[in-house]
Amino acid sequence: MGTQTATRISKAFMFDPDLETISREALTALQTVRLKQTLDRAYANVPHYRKKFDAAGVNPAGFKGLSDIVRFPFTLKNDLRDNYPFGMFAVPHEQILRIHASSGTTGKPTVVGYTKGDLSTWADLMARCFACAGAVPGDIVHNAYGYGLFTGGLGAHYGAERLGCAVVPVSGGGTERQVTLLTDFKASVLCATPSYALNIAEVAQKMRVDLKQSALRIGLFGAEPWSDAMRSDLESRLGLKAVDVYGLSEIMGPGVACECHSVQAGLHGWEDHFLFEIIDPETLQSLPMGATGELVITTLTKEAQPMIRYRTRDITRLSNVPCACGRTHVRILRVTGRNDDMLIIRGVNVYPSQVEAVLVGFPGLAPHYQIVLTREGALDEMTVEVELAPTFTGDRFGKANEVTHHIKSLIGVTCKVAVKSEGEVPRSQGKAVRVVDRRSKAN
Ligand code: DLL
Repeated sequence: MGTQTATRISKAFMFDPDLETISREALTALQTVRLKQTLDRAYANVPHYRKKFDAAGVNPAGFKGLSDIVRFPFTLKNDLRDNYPFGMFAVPHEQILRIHASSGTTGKPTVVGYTKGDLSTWADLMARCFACAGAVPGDIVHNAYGYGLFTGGLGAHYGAERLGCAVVPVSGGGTERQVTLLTDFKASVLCATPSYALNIAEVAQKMRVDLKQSALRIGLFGAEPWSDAMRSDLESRLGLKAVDVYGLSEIMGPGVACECHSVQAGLHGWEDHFLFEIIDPETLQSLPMGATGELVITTLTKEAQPMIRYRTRDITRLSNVPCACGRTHVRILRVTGRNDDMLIIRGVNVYPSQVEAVLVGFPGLAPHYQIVLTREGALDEMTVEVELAPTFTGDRFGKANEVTHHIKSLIGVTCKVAVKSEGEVPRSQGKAVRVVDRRSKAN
């Protein structure tokens, strides 16, 4: 009865109730048909896939059911780079309506194309996410995700419009103006990276604007790893419910998965459009439900650019425990980091988000930090740069020792802590730069 009530209540917050609460049997049947179509299309229309499938001795003609997916080869970011710019497209160029690209720190950017159908699916799935986060038609959405080649701005934009919200397409930067617009336009939903949302909160405080008294109700935050400590901090500074949204450009953009505002324990991954697997990044073997590993995604409906077993590098685990919100789609637990962001300091594996979880809310500190890596001889050293809260008046040395001790006892790694004054740790304008690598210069 309790679950039924929860289901009935939260259906008011579903964009597509029938598909969001679809039975497992129906979902499996739908995924099977769509996966077969995707494999066929990839094999027939993308020479890269044909070559890779042939080399692996697999052919979509032999596909019988979902579990056959493990026989197909993985797709890596490098495959997109090697086929730069349009070699992964599965449709003629006239059918491509939008092109996004990731900046990438090294090498060629990765390019993603969308057909009219893909753009419509993306808007639908992002609308699902907004509703899942608690937004309703009529909400005013302040969209501070960057507009441009990055998928955040336009992805959130069309999803919010699809749900029936008014969008303020403000993009990133010009933070004082953002604060003014947020209050003047009475936005009820804020879309931003968590680190930029923190920047907005801090600038508002300096301007003596209390955003807790504003109309803001929901923060739809994602595009970078963030901790529960950061969630509480943002909720108390901004007076909203902070909801996690996940996605990546290679697969679509934002909107691949989203937390439901009623339960907030994992992000519902939209399984009618994506097949999710977890693999061991070392052995590349599939892992069972609940095990931690690398998330691998296959698109089931993407027309322009089907992705077969794309290795996201994101570390997480899946849960198929039924959710009280009534949605039946698998939950992706909070992504704590990417395996290529993992630092190994004196043999201890550390993700920046673990450091964040220690620092945010730490007495006397502002929630800004950066990790600087250097090399002393053969050993990597980690210095955590933290910033004093404006109200702090005590002993800086003592604070540094206290933080060092907490990081050691909670994460198990020995590091140096550099205590900075207010404003000295760089502020985020979009995706925060958490790690500064000075190791090559030291050699
Ligand atoms: O960041 C898409 C996006 C925009 C997602 C706005 C959510 C909101 P990319 O620039 O291709 O796309 O970066 C994708 O960012 O593989 C993760 O490593 C990380 N990421 C995205 N969302 C989350 C999240 C967009 N909620 C990469 N938690 C992904 C942790 C995230 N990491």
